[in-house]
Amino acid sequence: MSRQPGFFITFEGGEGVGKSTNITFAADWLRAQGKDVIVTREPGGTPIAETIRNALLKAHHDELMMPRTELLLVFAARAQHIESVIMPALARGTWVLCDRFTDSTIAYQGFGRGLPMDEIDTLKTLVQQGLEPDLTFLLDAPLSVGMGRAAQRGSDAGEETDRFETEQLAFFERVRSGFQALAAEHSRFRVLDAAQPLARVQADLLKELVPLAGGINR
Ligand code: Z5A
Repeated sequence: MSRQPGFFITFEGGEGVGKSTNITFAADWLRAQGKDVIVTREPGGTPIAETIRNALLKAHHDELMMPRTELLLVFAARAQHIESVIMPALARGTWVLCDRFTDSTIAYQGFGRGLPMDEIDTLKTLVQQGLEPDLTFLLDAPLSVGMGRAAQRGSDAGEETDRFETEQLAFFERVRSGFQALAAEHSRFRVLDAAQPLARVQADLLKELVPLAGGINR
């Protein structure tokens, strides 16, 4: 638990499953209920963390980025984000909705890259200082669904391919299995079937948010 006056919700899942779309929907709905809400993302969420994000996502460097470098950069961005954005917002009683958090690190750097989980745990303890999401939505869909949507959006918007998108299918299968294992392990997870039409996904999301917003008086 965040053990703060605010409420900390994270949105997780693979590429193109609808995290950004549904976080915006959830924030709009919570604001309409009178809640004070911020939406943020990882890696990123502050100017320094966004600079780190650019280095992480840049498709071509003059050398290969090593997996441990990637892991440390993710946690460096997170340290800045937690201390300068997330903790102050939670302390003010704000609802913090975050697009990806440490479950992504476990899924991508742990399950995907194969880095030892105890290294991730050590960095998590150092950087999070006991902070955990109160609730996590895992948007889960077969790879073909998420990748198809992301490719369509990318071509519509003229987006460039990022470094993660150049990975092989097997990497993304390991990442999806990692998220599913985390959801089975931790009671804070709610798994949403993201392959459904958007209106159905959002109806499922609201089923979780309605009692929560009513029950938490902040
Ligand atoms: N990363 C990491 O390795 N370790 C870490 O610790 C962290 C991150 C925190 C950047 O993430 C990369 O960082 C990520 C992992 C790594 N790389 N990958 N892969 P990101 O979150 O910025 O990028 P992303 O995962 O690729 O997200 P995305 O492509 O922005 O997807 P999304 O936010 O989940 O989806 P969306 O933009 O809301 O939706 C995609 C499209 O589908 C869009 O046109 C929607 O209108 C449409 N959509 C959404 N839902 C539906 C439904 N239900 N039906 C039909 N169409 C839909």
